[in-house]
Amino acid sequence: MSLFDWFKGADHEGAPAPVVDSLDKLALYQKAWCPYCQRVKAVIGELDLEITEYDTNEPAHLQALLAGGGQRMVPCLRIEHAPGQYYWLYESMDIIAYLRRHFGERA
Ligand SMILES: N[C@@H](CCC(=O)N[C@@H](CS)C(=O)NCC(=O)O)C(=O)O
Repeated sequence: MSLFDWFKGADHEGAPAPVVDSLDKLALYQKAWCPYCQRVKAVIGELDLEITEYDTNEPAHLQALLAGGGQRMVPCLRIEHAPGQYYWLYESMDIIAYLRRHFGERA
């Protein structure tokens, strides 16, 4: 992450991650070799969730992450809380806590 990225941050910084009703509203920005991403993906597998993944080694996905979230760091969970409006949740442990809390006990 560059100093510029750090300063830029995301618009919602400090606001709690919004709750959504469907996995369709989630997307995980990640890289295959990233251990923090593996940690999140292990929990996604454990909970048997189907979440779209974008690999930020692809320039278009990295650009989307930078433009939306403000940092190039992965993993990042994109949460669409209103049509076309996204909350960008960084930090593997925060992503895991969010997934367990809101999608950990589905029928
Ligand atoms: N504390 C973060 C660490 C994440 C992290 O360091 N990710 C690395 C990849 S393994 C990263 O994105 N570094 C910045 C970069 O690759 O540009 C977490 O737990 O999610």
